[in-house]
Amino acid sequence: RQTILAAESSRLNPFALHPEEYKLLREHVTHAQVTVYLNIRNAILRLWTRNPLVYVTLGEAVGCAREKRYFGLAQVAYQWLLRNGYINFGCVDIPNPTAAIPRRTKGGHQKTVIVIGAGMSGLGCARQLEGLLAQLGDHWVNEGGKAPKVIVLEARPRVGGRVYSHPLRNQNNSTIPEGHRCTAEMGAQIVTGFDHGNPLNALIRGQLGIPYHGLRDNTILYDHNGTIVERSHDTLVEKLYNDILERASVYRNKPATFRTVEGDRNLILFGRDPSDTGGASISTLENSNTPLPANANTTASTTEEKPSSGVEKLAGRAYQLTAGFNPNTTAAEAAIAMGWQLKPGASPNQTLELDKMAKSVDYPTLGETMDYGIKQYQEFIDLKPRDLRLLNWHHANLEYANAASVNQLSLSGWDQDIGNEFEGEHTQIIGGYQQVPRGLWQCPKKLDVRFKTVVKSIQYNTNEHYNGKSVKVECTNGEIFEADQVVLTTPLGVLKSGSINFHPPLPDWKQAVIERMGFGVLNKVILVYEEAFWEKDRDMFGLLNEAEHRESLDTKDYSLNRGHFYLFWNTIKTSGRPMLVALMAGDAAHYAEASSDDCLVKEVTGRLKQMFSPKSVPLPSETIITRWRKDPYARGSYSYVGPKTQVGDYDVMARPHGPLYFAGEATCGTHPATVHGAYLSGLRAAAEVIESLVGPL
Ligand code: 2PF
Repeated sequence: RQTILAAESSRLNPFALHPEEYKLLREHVTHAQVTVYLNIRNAILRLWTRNPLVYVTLGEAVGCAREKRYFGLAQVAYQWLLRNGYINFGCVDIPNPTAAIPRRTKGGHQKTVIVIGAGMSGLGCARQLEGLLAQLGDHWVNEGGKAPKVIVLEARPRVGGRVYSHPLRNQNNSTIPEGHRCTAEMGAQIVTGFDHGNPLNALIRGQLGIPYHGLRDNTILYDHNGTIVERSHDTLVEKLYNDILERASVYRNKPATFRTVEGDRNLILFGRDPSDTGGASISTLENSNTPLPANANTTASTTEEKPSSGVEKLAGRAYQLTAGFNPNTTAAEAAIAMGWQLKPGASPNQTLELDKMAKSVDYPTLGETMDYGIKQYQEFIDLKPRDLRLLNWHHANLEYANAASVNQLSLSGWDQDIGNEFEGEHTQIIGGYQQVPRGLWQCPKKLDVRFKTVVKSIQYNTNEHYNGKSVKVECTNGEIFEADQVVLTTPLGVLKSGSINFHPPLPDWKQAVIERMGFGVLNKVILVYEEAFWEKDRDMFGLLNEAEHRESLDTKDYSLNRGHFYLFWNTIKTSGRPMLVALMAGDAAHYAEASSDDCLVKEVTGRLKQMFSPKSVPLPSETIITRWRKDPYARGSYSYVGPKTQVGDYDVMARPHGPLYFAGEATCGTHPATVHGAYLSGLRAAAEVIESLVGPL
């Protein structure tokens, strides 16, 4: 059971080969040997997940094979897991890697890999490269040279990029453990589901031992005038919102399927190997059209139905298909089942005709389609202005998760990562999320990061037979670096802006995807007080906004305002001081960029006064406001799937071009817009660079 869990928490199917493992093994193993391989692979993962402070050795991995004749399979499993960052990743000490290997400098020039950007993807990539190079130690001796060096170039004076814990002025009266600073999270704030595949679990809990706070699902909503929305009313409207969202999900693109092979589920469950492992190889069987006993097609993202939990919903893009939704139920019947009353004379046969919107334009958006659905519902149920404020609050929440207005999200692709969310409790780091990138940078040994080094141009040569360093990286401070490979992790916003010159220009396929993908903005108004005037045990509370034309029944009139302080985080437990973080999502994020601090503080204070009257609400003692769009090294907050984005575009973003490799949040199709996605993209790019250096497995 533990080995099954270890595979699952490593994002691998314990019972089936990963598509890459399948490609690697199909010519070489029989179907029964797939089971043996999976048993070994799962057991190696168990060794690693049990204690990621300790590096798993090849000897231990080989020990996972029950018979000597499977030592070869164990080696393959070990190498595959190692190269692809499933084991021995993060801040793990590689025991004395070079001691046994004399370093010789003669022969061949020492290679250089440059990583641009010291955010989670860049640091993750550089740390992984260092680790893999150390573990491949003898390879360089055989080549008669030194292991390549890895240099990270970072524009800012700090690590972390979009993970930035801004120190507070007043560090007195801290409520957090000693040794941790009072900080405000300017960027990422939430770690999603630790136990279900999040690679940050190994770093945060296993290796760095950073304290964290579990978020509770006890959110309440305040109406625009400060009164609390009744829970039953909130639920009634939320059901309606989810119904429309589900009806709009029929336009979703089909997830890609990959070919793979399953082992014997029962044997794997009990950790047993099959007694007879002879026979033809998988590829021979496939070519002879003999059906494999259990041939599985796995999908990049499963479409399993999971119930949505309130916290998950607030913490990200988590609207899930709620079990029991039947698209054949008419909208009017569904409304009755939710608890709505039909208008007098309305027929229970009335349903939504979203096609009229979704199929009438070239690039339909989620927002337009859903608003059309809301309008149709209004024909047979009586929605009041307060219902519209609530519906628009849910729009704002999606606008937060996607850093874009719902009117900018692709109808067919906006949630292309659905099914990959990590279930389980969401958490916030105590004392600042930036401890994670800082740990990656410093542990176990400092990476070579050059700060305040802004890359302005990249000259590269795609000729494979080019003799010498094929990339020249030029920085605004005049420094020039030569490299054999470059990993670019600058945010999509920076790539879109054209602030880095490429010679020759990036090929059309890469430039076009950079233009097609969306890069949005979310901002925060962070307020520090001497004392909390809110309920300290509530992690967050929502606020409904009015339409531009008060009491409007048209969703369009809400789009400018709905994201305005629509959610407040109470971060007293993690920041060390009484602090509220007000979110500015969707159009309101742009409003924050264009407004002064004074104006925003005045506005937010007015809103808080209404919410907490008759208590007195003072002005904050410190205010920090983010303006991510204006930040020259981010140019926004994270990627989204825009109307023109195509299926597979995240993978096109990731695809290397000659000596140029690409990592970063916007190159991770399975977990975009997140810190763990950025980290995973760094591991992926490291594997690609290693393959180019030492060849495939
Ligand atoms: C350098 C720059 O200076 C950088 O240092 C570096 O390059 C590039 O590094 C969510 F969205 P990088 C959230 F909670 O850090 C979800 F979808 O910018 C969420 F659950 C979800 F499901 C959730 N640089 C250089 N150097 C040299 N030369 C040069 N020219 C140059 N230019 C630039 O990029 P990265 O790809 O390595 O890392 C990106 C990640 O940090 C972001 O994806 C992440 O921060 C996004 N994000 C969130 N992620 C998350 O996991 N949890 C969150 O809480 C969440 N929150 C996020 C954010 C980002 C809030 C904000 C305001 C999501 C909700 C939100 O709370 C900006 C921002």
